[in-house]
Amino acid sequence: MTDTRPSLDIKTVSTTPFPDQRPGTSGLRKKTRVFMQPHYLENFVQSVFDAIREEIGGFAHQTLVVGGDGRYYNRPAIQTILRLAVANGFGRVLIGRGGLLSTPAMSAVIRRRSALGGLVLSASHNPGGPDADFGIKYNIRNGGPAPEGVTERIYQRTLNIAAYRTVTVPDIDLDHQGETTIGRTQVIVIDPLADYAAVMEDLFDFGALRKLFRSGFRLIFDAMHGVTGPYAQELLEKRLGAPAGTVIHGAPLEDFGGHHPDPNLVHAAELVAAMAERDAPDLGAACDGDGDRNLILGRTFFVTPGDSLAIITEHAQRSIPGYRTGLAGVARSMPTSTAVDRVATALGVPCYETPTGWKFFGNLMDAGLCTVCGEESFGTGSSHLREKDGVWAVLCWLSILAATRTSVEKIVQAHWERFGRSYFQRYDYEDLDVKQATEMVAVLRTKLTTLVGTSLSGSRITVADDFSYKDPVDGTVTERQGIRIVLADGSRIVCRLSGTGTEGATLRVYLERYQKGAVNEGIEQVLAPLTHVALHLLELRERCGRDKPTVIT
Ligand code: VG1
Ligand code: CO
Repeated sequence: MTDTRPSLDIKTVSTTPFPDQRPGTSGLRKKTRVFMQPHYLENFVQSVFDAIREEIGGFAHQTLVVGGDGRYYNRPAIQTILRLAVANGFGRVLIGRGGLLSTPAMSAVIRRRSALGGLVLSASHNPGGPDADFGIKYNIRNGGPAPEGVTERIYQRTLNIAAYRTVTVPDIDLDHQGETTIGRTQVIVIDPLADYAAVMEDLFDFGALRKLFRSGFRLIFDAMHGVTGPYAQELLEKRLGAPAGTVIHGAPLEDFGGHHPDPNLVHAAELVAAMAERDAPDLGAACDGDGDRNLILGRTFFVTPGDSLAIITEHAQRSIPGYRTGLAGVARSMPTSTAVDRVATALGVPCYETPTGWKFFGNLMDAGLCTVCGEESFGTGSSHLREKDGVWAVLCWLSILAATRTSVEKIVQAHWERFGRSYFQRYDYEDLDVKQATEMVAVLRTKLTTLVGTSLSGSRITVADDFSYKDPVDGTVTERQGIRIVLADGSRIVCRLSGTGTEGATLRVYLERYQKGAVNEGIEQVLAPLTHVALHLLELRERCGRDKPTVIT
């Protein structure tokens, strides 16, 4: 234990604002080299501290948590943040060993250790490396992403910042748990797994899951060289007795092995191929770089995120001890398929529709209005934390499979037979010209009022608007959250521009068609008329020169 108190040298460094530090859907995300510019990270972190200090006075009795997904620049960024935290007078800083903390584990640590908040270093499912992406997001006291009021205050500070405070001290050892004191700040390198694992043990019946694996049940969990490798090894292989080798790509790597750590059918191709083999395991799963997204596969069978959310909601009370007393309500982001709405109706609980981004679920969960929530972008979670949670979703599916003793595909088929099926796909058009894309969406917006009442692919348009959300807890109104065109038969077309990209603009087009019967048709064929109309209304080819999406999920 070292005490560097006598030599502590707090410096005030002059700086000038960067104009581009407005957080997006999930924190500030940029090219890594942008973050590596002198003062860039420091400016943002000092702005976070300034914005939250306003609320609470000083930091002397406060704890800050820091950790990331292990991508390139994670470690130097943590050392920089630690120096700023010390100079800004934090009483305690907790750092995940190896600089690692998954996004849901960050939420668990903040909540269980009553921290003021935390900084997560991640660009989520975006690739990592000096020429790829980096990011930082601030989570508040409830363990969830900072709501827009807070991120907006942070942004305003970044526009006016003139100086930041730091100290000159050597790097701390991130690889061994332990405690040290720098000035008045206690710095603790913590086990990044312990708090999270304890939350999972509280929710799930580990005995039943151990029995499932003992009975010969087989799982492949693809950590995609992101942060979930160590979590999955600890929980699945060590605590639940899944055979060694269940977790693949389990070592966190700075460049994720050169891949996108994005758990979808395109980027998790190796897992998808393994699940298509004749003797494939019973369940295939993958998580993204920071561990908050999940992909669920049966044998040659893909479970869409919207169906997964609906099915977890349907089975939670019966299959998972943590939800034995039932669900208070459910929530989904607006573009997410309406499958969960029908389950909520059957359960007799409310279903909330929020804008895209996990930050909008926090208030609902804090107020006890919703238990399970999710997004079409492979994110599912519940009020056990305030972040979406990839490993939790896998444990949910294991629990459902343990309780029903049937296959993934049969569970989904049974769901469709009871509730009908929402055929759902998202088309992403990446790297569009920002000006052209913004204009394209603006033009579509002007056409909306004339669309209502007209007919589209054989059905009448009942709603055509730009989604606006009034938070039922604090009344905050958030506007322009995506254009939606809803048909009388329940079909929907939703268009919005991404708020997480680091280059150009990305247009997302979400297509949904509900069928009560005929649940086993080809998805492309069912959605084709909607796709056609969407591209025509947007004038995508004329305005942006594109007709093929970059990725379909
Ligand atoms: C995307 C998804 C959104 C998700 C967000 C952060 O945002 O659509 O549902 O919450 O990423 O996820 P956008 O603005 O690009 O559509 V994560 O796992 O990247 O933190
Ligand atoms: Co993520």
